[in-house]
Amino acid sequence: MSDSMQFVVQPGGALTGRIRVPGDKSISHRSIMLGSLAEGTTYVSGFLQGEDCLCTLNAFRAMGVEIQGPNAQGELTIQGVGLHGLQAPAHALDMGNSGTSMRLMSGLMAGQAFDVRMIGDVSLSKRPMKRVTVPLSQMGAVIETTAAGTPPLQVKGGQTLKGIHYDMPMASAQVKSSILLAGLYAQGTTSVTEPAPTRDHTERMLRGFGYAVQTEGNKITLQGGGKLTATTIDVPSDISSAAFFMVGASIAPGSDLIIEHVGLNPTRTGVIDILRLMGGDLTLLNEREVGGEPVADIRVRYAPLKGITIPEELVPLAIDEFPVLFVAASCATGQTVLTGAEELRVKESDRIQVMADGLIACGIDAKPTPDGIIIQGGQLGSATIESHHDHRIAMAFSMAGLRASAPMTITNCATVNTSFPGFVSLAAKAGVRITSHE
Ligand code: SPQ
Repeated sequence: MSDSMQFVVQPGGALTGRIRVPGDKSISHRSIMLGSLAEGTTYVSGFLQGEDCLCTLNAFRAMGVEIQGPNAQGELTIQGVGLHGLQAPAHALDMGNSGTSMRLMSGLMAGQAFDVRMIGDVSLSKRPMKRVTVPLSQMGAVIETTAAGTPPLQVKGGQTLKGIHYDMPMASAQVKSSILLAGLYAQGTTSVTEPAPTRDHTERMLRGFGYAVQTEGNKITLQGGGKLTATTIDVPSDISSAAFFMVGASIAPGSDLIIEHVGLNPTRTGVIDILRLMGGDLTLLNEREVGGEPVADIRVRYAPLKGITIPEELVPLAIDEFPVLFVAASCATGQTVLTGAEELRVKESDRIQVMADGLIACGIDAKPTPDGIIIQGGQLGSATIESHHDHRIAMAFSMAGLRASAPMTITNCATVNTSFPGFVSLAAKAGVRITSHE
């Protein structure tokens, strides 16, 4: 994919006032999937109208599910068809840039009576799918990938699935979710053990739809053959989107920003812990629970940051926030060391290499390692940064622009719309001197 969207950020500026970032991407995907497969009508509010979640939505519409909305408030009504009510789509399902759609849908499609082909964009077409197709084939699924183990995926319908126990080799919520969702269609018990806790939205939401899921330590278990009962879902704001502003406000002198209604699921809050370890000034206000997920407003004030060794147990809890945390590390005093984060190499881009290249271009001493990076804080210069079709790279360098010595240009930024429509206008409203250009 080539796109001509560029962001230009003028240095300086402080982040102030109150903002609300869009809905949580992970929860939005799952609301469409489970709402479609439930019995009855599911009502969703706060749905993220980003391209990734719209790919999931369009896939279920293509399989015969009636979905009204989303309207401007992110309200959706899903007429669930039950676990066995989907119809064969007339064409391949296009998952765009979205790994979550393709990996979770692999598990669901494995249990259908019909064949499905799933395709993706240039970035998704490079991402590894064997991590889901191998365990799914142990359950009896038949899924073809390219010889390299990448999309397109061809899922053969009409298979009888049986429950398995799977010891996951990597900490991945997408792998866990794919197996559990296939487990809904499998005979007997399906269980997974994860090497470290990962986001648990699938388990929480299955329970919200009345499906029994047991979690004992790092082992999650469910029985096949149950049913999902429609419910109401209020999607909180996405902590992964809020993270750009948490870092922006932490590094821009004079900042004092409140980010409202942010989802604080404990499997997602590593970014707050890491910023606090670096000396960040973050306060949680008005803590509450909304639809089974903890939520709060987050006040972030500028604070001088210091480099740290990031505790490995926080890595899966902050996995999508590392691009912008690397920007925080570049503005910190001293050295920041990240290890145990090799998963960053198989995201929408190789986020270790792409961030290192960009930071080095800005004059920062950044050394990529096989499973992390070592960053020496310093003065960010300016550069033209290629985002590699990765929304989080584009938004991370937008925040770097706050502290750069001259204007920063970021190219190929259209993928920001996959997770954060309206990013530029919200960032400008908060105080980032950012403009977008076609
Ligand atoms: O959907 P996609 O493209 O994989 O999105 C990313 C992101 O940065 O937006 C990863 F690149 O988030 C993943 C996340 O990294 C979303 C996700 C989920 O909703 O289950 C889980 C994480 O991926 P993984 O591979 O660790 O399971």
